[in-house]
Amino acid sequence: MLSNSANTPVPDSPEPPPPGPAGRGGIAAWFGSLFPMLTGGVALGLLVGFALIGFAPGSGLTMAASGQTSAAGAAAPGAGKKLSFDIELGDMYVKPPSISVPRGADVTVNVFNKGNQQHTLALEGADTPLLDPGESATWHWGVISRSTQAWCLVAGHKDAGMLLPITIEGEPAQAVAARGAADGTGSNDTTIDASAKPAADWKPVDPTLQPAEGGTTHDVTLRVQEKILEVAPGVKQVRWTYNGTAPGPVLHGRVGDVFTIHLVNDGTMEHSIDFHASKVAPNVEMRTIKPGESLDYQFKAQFAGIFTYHCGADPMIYHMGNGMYGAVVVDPPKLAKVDKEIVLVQSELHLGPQGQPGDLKKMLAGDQDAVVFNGYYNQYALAPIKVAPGSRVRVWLDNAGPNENMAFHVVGTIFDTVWKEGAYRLRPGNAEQGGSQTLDLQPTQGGFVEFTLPDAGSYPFITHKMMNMSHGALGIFEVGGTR
Ligand SMILES: [Cu+2]
Repeated sequence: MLSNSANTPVPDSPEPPPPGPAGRGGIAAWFGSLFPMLTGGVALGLLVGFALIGFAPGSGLTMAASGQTSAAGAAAPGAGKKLSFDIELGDMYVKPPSISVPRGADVTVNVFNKGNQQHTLALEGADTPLLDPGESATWHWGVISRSTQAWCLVAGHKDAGMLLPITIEGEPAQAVAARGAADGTGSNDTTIDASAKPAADWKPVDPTLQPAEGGTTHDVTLRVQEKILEVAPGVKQVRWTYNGTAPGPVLHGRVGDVFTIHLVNDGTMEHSIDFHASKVAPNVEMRTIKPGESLDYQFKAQFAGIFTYHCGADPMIYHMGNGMYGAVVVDPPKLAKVDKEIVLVQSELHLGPQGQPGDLKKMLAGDQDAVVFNGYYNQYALAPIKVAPGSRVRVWLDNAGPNENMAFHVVGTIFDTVWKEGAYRLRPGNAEQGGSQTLDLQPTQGGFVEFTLPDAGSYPFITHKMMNMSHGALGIFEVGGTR
């Protein structure tokens, strides 16, 4: 999220471009970063001309738009002109993809929201009302003195492609280049210090799978809350959450149970929920709701497993990447009791500036800063999970992604039981069967493993995708105290 740059005024007298290679900023870089999105419905063919309507008659300067170079060289080519642009907003695009305005022209925009959710088009991020689907508005932008941008203010939409570059014709090229380097992405140098320790009052997420409530019905209220959470020692991000945590609460039941979810949107933007544990009409139960709205989502757990739930509001990767995911555990029949039963949800962190939401461009590029269990960097290495010697342990695993796979491994043991995506791959008792070292899960796949940790000691658990283990996906089972 680049909201830190949203209200940055464009300088009238830009500094000359800095030396050295171009940074990440600039309109060209923006377009480069948007190519992944363009493949999803905003065809390159959008490079159609823009609507230029409503030339104001009666101005002697109107026809001087091209080829004018006054003797003084100072007259603005668009001075006295009134230009009106028809601009279409859709779900993650702005059409036309750019506009060009003669310097000095007076600009009005007629903006139509043809998308299925709220959008707006704010010049330089200025406060601008949101338009509901089907709504339109006419806004007078006046004379724009320099090349700039307008974008949709809804979180994530700018990064997802809802950005309109505005070129002022006749502006000195150097000024444009300087500004591009200065404004593009804003600096985002939030980093995780792998050796940092959390504050003394930090508490890890309890990974224990709570017993399924009695009865066969589960009524749960999930409130969407956008709040600042710590994701690594000293690193805080705005997380979009269900009930204030990311991942959201683990729901637990049995096959045949009915879950009734009351979703309340206490956030500042549209959100939704999609339970992979359900078979329902997505356009009904999974519909996006506005701030202040709520919906009821009921489903019967027809299949056992551990299923992801997540927000499906556009851009989905942004809502998931900012923390809107969790797990539903539906016990298979005759599931044996174990001594220790926990849930680990793996996800990535794509850090935005400190205290801001994550960085959508990093999410789209698969450029994560960390991979974590239950939302926090090296959480269970900082606070090891205690297990009694000889205990039988079941670890439920869900990979919320949004991008990375998971290769769950516990150093120092072998899984004798593996359930993956609806079926046992391995169960004890068959002499011909071997053991399993690692459970692989793609995004939103789930399963569980069982094993024993016979001897006292420290047993690391990791994703064996090594670069991810090195970036936060490490925990420890502490058996009988470390030695
Ligand atoms: Cu959401």
